[in-house]
Amino acid sequence: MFITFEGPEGAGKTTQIGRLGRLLDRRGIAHVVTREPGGTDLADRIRALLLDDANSGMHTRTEVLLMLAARSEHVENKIRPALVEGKVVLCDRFTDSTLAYQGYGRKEDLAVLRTMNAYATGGLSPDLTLVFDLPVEVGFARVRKGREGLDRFEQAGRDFHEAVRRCFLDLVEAEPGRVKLIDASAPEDEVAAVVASVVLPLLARKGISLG
Ligand code: T5A
Repeated sequence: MFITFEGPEGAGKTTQIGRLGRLLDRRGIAHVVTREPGGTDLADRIRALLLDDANSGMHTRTEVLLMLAARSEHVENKIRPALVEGKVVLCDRFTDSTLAYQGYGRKEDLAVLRTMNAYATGGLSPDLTLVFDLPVEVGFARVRKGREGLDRFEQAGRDFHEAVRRCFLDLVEAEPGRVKLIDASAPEDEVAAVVASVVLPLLARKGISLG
């Protein structure tokens, strides 16, 4: 069972993935929590290049290729082995972020990005994707409150981040079976309750014992 957490900056994905992980712990459900870009030593080193604001001159195609190089490492050395062991994998961002940031945001060709995503993942796609949606300015207010400084992606302009949000909403509409919308502007406990109400029944339907 492969579940991805997606959405604009500051939507609370990391917070909610941690909470769901602790819930699965309490239920005795074997799982792995991971994130993109990153998730393995090599992919984390690529992540550092991608986020470093010193690399502001990076060409968009370089950005795409680094993102996908990190993804193939992550899929083959962490995600797929965990799935083969029967673990639930919770991943903070995945292929949909490439469509949102490099496609809608940087305006790279979506069909090309879809083909490259399929190549990088060896065809692996999530069973369930939760899109945490909230207004761009609310997300940024949270990001600024939580820490100092903005990374290379956070520094892209307002139009860029509105386009990113639009992509995630379009995916909810285009793939309602896989992609579920979560109102991320609600208080943290309420969001966690909604996440649990979507994920736990699905795990049960897949035959995973809920403890
Ligand atoms: N990227 C990634 C691409 O361009 N292409 C790709 O293919 C991929 C995979 C990753 C960057 O890489 C880009 C997208 C990203 O820009 P990152 O640091 O991992 O960089 O960025 P994010 O995933 O966006 O992480 P953020 O930390 O910015 O956002 P989160 O994880 O959504 O939010 P979280 O949980 O850290 O919360 C932010 C703050 O809000 C508070 C938290 O306590 C925290 O302070 N908060 C709430 N406050 C009020 N109400 C709630 N319900 C709250 N929930 C959390």
